[in-house]
Amino acid sequence: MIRKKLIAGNWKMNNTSSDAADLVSGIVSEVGRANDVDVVVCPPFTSIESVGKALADSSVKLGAQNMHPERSGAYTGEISAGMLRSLFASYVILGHSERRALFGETDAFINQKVLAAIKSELKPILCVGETLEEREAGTTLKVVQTQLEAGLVGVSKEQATSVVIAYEPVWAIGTGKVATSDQAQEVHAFIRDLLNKLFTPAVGGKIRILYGGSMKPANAPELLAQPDIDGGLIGGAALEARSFVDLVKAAS
Ligand code: 3PY
Repeated sequence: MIRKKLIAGNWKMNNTSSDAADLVSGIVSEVGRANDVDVVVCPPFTSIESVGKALADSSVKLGAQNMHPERSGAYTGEISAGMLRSLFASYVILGHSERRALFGETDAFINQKVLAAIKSELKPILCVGETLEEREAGTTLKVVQTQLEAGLVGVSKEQATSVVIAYEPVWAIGTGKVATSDQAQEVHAFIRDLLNKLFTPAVGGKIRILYGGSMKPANAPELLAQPDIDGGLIGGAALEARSFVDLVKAAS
């Protein structure tokens, strides 16, 4: 099954509005017409609107890094799916390991967000991945299975094709360590198999599974050549137009 590759930049808590304007203009000028690969940028909330405007005439899509599952209400500091849609966001990263570890997000809460995102026609990028201790204890696949199944509770076959999965081994995030292409492919193939079972092989074969964790231009070609790696969720290398553009080109 041919799946269009997807390169998504997770800017995390970086860039003021003016830094964001410079970065997005560098990206749009080089890959703003890309159509053989889907390109997404996920700025912090403070730049969502301005970056969205800068992307308006391009093929690059806007994503957010998080959202709250409720539509509105007394949730100080939070943002809803509807608010993101009103600013033309198309994707939202959910369950990133930093949100799980630093903000105590549980699988059940992440699942509520996945369902709320789908209801608002936002494509969730659901992140899963094991810590170093879990890998060393030999529980990687079990951890990934638990996070994936719990995150997708209540998602129908019809809805599942709008979901993107990101496999991000926690030990490879922001550490400069990267999973070897064999290690990554092993987990991606396992995720594909689970998706085939949870939905159907026809649906599982359409769902994109991104690799995240220190992906950069130097290691991207080998990772992206693996049969079940359909793109990347990029951290540090998404903060510089040159390296992000090179990653998009590696996926083309
Ligand atoms: C990283 O590669 O650092 C990421 O966490 C991407 O989301």
